[in-house]
Amino acid sequence: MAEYFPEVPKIQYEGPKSKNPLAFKHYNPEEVVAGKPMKEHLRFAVAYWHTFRGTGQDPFGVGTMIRPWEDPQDSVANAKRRVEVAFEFMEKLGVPYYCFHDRDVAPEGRTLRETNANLDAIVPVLKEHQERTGIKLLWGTANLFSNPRFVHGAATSCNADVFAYAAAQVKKALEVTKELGGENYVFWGGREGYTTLWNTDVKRELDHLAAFLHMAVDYAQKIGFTGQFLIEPKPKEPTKHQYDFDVLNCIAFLKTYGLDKHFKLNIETNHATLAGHTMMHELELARVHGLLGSIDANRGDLLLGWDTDQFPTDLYLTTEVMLVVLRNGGLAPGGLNFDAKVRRESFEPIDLFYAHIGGMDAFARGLKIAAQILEDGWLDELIHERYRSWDSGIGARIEAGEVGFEELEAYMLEKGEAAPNTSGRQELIENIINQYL
Ligand code: XLS
Ligand code: NI
Ligand code: NI
Repeated sequence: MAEYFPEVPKIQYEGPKSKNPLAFKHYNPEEVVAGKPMKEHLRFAVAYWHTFRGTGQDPFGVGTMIRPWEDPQDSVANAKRRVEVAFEFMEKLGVPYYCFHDRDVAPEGRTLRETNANLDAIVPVLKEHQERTGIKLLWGTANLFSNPRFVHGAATSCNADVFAYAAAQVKKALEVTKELGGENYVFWGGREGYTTLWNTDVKRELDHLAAFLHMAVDYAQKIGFTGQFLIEPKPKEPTKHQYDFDVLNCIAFLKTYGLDKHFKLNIETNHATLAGHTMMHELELARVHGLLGSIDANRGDLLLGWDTDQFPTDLYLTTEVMLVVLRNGGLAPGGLNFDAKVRRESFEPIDLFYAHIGGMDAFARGLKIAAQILEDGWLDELIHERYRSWDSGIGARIEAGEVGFEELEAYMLEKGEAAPNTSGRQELIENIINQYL
């Protein structure tokens, strides 16, 4: 087998003092943190689309990425070679998982039949490399947005044939994900949304989306695919308004259509910020509803209002993320997928290593810091204290459902005034958090 990154050895953990750019400073997969090895907390995955299909193209110019193994013809032979590249990269990096869209791994043909045959030619190659390396599929998904047929959406298209095409595509993608032992299956809303309400029957579109997802659940049961289904919220881009806007919108949709038993959420940092939320907000809202399934790890740019999908290197962010993940009792069967791309200016193959090493180290540190914060106990204690009025007396009676407005009025008429409030201590908390960073 040819070697595509001959200058890169297997990336090793060398500790915080190392100056080697091709070494981990914090990610030490077997090191035990909060009761289990780091690799089990973090469950890192590489995103096939950004890392192996990203060209660096933007609305103002063509691709810039130097990828010597790529052939401009998107042939099956090229797709097979790319699998070798991908697995060499992931093996050297030491990530346990990867994720893909159907169209990332195999080229689209002239007909659906031909496209499916292309996929069938690649799946055994992926499987062989999975078996050779032990690298597994975190999730599969279908690209229901790139081809012009999806101009009006897929499951929410005004064109019933497009709904049918999308259904056929997801059917195949589910079969492929099952064949490769995928642990999850993701639905990101692609073009499921609208650009103007003037031409849109929102009710019909939402009903169709729900019907589509029910069909997916039914088919998964039929073929015995037991992976977790995930919806990935995003508020806008490519449409002006995506139906899966944010965590609470998705929860309302899932509950309205009786889908909440079958789905969890795959939460992406840059989507959270596009929705006007922090990542911690989205994760926490999903967690408290029992719906935190998986994470697309990246970050946006404070000054740019689109999905820049940058690699996450901000320790404050990774600490917040890992705090919620620890409180969730972990992410499995989900994981941390780097849905992130190197900048257009970082066009050499080696930049792919630097980017992932940085993201993995940032999350490893975030994990260690979050675990320490929880172990030290002061944060939970502070929160516990803050809500102490609910642990006994009138608070406990309200929570137990023992009182209504009349009893509460009587209680307050008797007391005359509410007990004094206590400080929220935000600044103190932030000061203490900074001591860990
Ligand atoms: C796009 C999404 C996409 C999904 C997979 O913004 O993040 O990459 O993760 O379809
Ligand atoms: Ni994503
Ligand atoms: Ni995204």
